[in-house]
Amino acid sequence: MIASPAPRTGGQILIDALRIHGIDTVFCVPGESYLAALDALAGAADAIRTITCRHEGGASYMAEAYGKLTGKPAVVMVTRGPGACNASVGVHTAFQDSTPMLVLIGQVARDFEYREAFQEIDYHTFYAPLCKWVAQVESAERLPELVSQALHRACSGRPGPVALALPEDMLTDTVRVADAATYQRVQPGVEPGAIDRMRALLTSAKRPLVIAGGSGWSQSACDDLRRFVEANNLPTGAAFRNQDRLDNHHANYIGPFGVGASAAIGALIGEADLVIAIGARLGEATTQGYTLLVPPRTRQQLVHVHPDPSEPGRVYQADVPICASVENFLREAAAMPPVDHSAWTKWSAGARAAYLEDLEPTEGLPGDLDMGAVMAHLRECLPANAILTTDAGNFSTWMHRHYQYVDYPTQLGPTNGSMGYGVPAAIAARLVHPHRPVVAFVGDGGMLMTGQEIATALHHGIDPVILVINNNMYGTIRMHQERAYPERVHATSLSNPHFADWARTFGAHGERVTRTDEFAPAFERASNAGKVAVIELCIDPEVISTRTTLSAVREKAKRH
Ligand SMILES: Cc1ncc(C[n+]2csc(CCOP(=O)(O)OP(=O)(O)O)c2C)c(N)n1
Ligand SMILES: [Mg+2]
Repeated sequence: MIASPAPRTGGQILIDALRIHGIDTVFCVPGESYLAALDALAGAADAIRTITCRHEGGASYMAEAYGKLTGKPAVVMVTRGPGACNASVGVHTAFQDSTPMLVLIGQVARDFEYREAFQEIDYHTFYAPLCKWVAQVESAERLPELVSQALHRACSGRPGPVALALPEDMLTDTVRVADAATYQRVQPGVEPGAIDRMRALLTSAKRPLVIAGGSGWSQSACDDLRRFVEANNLPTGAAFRNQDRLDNHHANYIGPFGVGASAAIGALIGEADLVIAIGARLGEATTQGYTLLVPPRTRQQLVHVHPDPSEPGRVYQADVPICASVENFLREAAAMPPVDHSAWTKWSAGARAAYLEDLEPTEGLPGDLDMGAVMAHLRECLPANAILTTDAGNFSTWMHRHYQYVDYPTQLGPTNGSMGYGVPAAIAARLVHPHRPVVAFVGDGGMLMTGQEIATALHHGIDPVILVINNNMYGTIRMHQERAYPERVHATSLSNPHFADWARTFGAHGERVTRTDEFAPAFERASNAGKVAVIELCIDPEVISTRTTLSAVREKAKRH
């Protein structure tokens, strides 16, 4: 006879399940709704580290960045209504960025449900459009099953966030139940004949182009991508904020699509006769508002590879839709006999030359602090494995256009354009890789959305370097405002703290840079500070992007 499992509380069963599934990090803001789970976490400190954050938005962004970086889910654990509301921004990011994540939410006790009890929310409804799956665990006996199901769903196919609501009294119930086994990630393979169909399109193409991105990548997938594009001499661009799939120094890399992309790469896709999209969803940012590729039937022939069967064919009717993980697809694509690519030798070289030309900073931008020179310095001094994180805003175009990524994974950015991501992502990155340089790019707007998480960094001894690119405004929106309503500036200017002083009051290292020559020594001091460091970069507000000035945007809009 099998011995009956020992009695455990729901909280203990939950944390035991996390341990069994290999969850090693929980980002949280505590709440009285899940004290029993916290207590069990205290007893699991040998296997699971708990990072206490200052806002659930910061916690969920950290969990998202952890998932993006490792391919494994982290847990974000939050309390009832207010905690779940605050956490939602990182959950939305994980959904649009296809990042695995487990959201654990405290819930009112079962006998209070449906009374609009204190902080009660129906998570099935609230989190439904943000998550792959939402469940409420109504009995402690079902915790092993439902945690396993949640992680299976988060990681298989197109990854994404899943949420479990945990009634408070369920977590304190004591029951006897056996644990589940460790979940296994299930990934679709390539249908027989699909590679042949892609090869046939390539054989008759004259100007093919690859777009690589999305989630589910690994070092071996990146190696296979390099083999595939090298063997067939395919110009390869990066989907929005997915610039680290192919070494940017490689002759086949032709630059990023998305915000701040060059006109040249837009023109190239216009001229292409075949697009092979690998892993990317081909979203609004990558396609410049669905103009570079026009749905439903693109003028270019299209091979679309994605791990979710509903994706290739959903927005764009691909000529060859392939449902496969990038790893499974690229393993086969790399082994495909190469085609004769002599028809596009010039096209491929031209695409690379256009990328290299765009890497050179635009001349004549005003101000004492030259961001082009800052980026050139970072390119020179950071090693191939340095991780760069970004917030959302126009300052991010500096790293999109002027940084060259080498290793995978080294770029963490919200492809849903969510402000507040940069600092929490940098904290998660430096937590996972304490010996790799981690540099965050944040605007003055984004910094005061989640910048208080530097307190979390200090508390847990995590020490990324954070660059705050300060133009005293919500610059992106000001740019759009000047375009659409020239000179009618409203609600976009900001008054800011002295960011270096502000950082120092937390106990962080603070630097303020107003001239180009001050940057290199400040960056060196910040990198060696031994604690989280904030460098404020005071740029000329006229410099609204890597390419143009606010006045030029306004004058152009007035002429039209
Ligand atoms: C959470 C969130 N709120 C609002 C926006 C809309 N938005 C996009 S960029 C931007 C301004 C960003 O300002 P800042 O961080 O200072 O960067 P800048 O554009 O000035 O370089 C805003 C408000 C957003 N993307 N995300
Ligand atoms: Mg700004």
